[in-house]
Amino acid sequence: MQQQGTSAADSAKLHEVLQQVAEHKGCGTSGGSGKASCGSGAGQNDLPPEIWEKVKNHPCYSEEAHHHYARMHVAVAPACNIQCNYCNRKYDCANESRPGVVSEKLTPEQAAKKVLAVASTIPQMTVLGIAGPGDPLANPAKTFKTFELISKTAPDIKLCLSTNGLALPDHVDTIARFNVDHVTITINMVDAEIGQHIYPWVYWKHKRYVGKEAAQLLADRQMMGLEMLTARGILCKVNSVMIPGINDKHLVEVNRAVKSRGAFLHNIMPLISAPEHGTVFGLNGQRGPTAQELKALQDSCEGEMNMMRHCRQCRADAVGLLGEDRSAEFTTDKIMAMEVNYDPETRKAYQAKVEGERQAKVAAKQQQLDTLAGANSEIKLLIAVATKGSGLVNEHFGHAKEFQVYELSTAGAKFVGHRRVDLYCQGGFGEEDSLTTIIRAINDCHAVFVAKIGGCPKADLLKAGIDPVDQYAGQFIEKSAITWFKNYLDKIGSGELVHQLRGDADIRQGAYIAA
Ligand code: CLF
Ligand code: SF4
Repeated sequence: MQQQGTSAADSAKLHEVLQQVAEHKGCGTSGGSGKASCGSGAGQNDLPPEIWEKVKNHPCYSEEAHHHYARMHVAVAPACNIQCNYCNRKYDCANESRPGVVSEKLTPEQAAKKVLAVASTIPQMTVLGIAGPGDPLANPAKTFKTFELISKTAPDIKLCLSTNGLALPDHVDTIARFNVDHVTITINMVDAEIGQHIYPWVYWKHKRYVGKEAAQLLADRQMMGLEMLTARGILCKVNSVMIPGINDKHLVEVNRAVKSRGAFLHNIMPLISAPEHGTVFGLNGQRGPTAQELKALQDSCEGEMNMMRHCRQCRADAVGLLGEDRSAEFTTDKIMAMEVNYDPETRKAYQAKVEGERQAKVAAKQQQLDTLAGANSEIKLLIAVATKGSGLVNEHFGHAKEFQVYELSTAGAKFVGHRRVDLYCQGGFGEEDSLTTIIRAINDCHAVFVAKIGGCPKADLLKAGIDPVDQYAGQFIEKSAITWFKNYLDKIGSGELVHQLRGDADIRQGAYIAA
């Protein structure tokens, strides 16, 4: 189906709905939590139908969708118009991507071919994003040419854009014209005093600005761009990099500022900085937040606005489900040799099957949630889950490249993040160094749910106070988690167990390398 343009009346209506969402007015309650739930964690019953249609199969805008639907990025935008202290131009844009070299930069024509190749191989790939490796709007000709080609050849794919916002006000009309209805702006500050410690310079209208003047210019343009987009009914997500000691406390203010301008979602990501990345922050020893610091900030902003917690800070050429990276399967050489068979009907049929699995998962969760009705406990705890996707406990401990983290309470199981780890299983052997870092990465969790686990890691996890749980292999995550939690509360109630608080955990700083 050809994507249709949006009329002024449609935009006005959508803008009104977006304002309601941002103000938590138009949302119902769900999941038995009794709490208004919008944003990335929201389900079909929580959002106005117009918004649900836009987010339901976007893996970044819907937490639920990210278990089932994939996105891809095409690296067509190499140049940038600002400098961030967490970025080294040799690497992907850290706004939307982990430091990791982009394998290949593409022309718009190569990108269009790649999109068709991926769409025919991965039918649940629903979103094409342009997120670097520089800034897409510092490369407007390549970015919009790519969107134009894709909207003609693969109109069922949603178009998504991520920008630092400096050039955004100049391109809002073009963005609307190409039906790009998801735009991310990275906003790390609204106060130039703070901004000068993040941005050494910005380049605008043939002039280089530095210091506070640069930061003020950027902040003004970001706010203007955000207002212009939301006025046109375009869904906006704001990404912020949490930099302890620089903008960590200030991000609460940023959260308020973007909420009041109609942003749909706020994604606070940890700074990733290691000396080997060669960034200013990496070289001067600026640390990133711990897991508890990040969660505390996200929790404190959640009362204000809906938070995205499932971002994987992916590469500018990432392909696949969030958390997996299949970019190595789609190099230009391989694509050229590939027989591309883009068939919208096959894609539609596959997505209908995915939708069925998703509904089954939601129903199972709801059913299990009923068993907690009436349970009275203040206990909140975290569990880590090894999963390959589809919302199932279906990954072996030793094969997990990340663990998804859920917070359990009498309100149910809530996704609150993920922890990237080194593989434990290395060619048939367990790697002890990896095990130490895995335990540090999930140290704040009471249990780890896996499809299978060997005796050695099991013993070490138990020693660290983390319960290795393999009895829910192949089952839905949330349903399993609620069953386990109910059992845990029963044991606390009977005195068989004493609830202990866990410590903090590490967020991995090393570069994520696509498998
Ligand atoms: Fe890409 Fe970004 Fe679109 Fe998603 S990513 S342009 S909104 S399709 Fe998603 Fe990746 Fe996080 Fe970005 S997980 S880095 S938020
Ligand atoms: Fe790097 Fe992206 Fe910042 Fe540009 S906007 S300097 S590419 S992180």
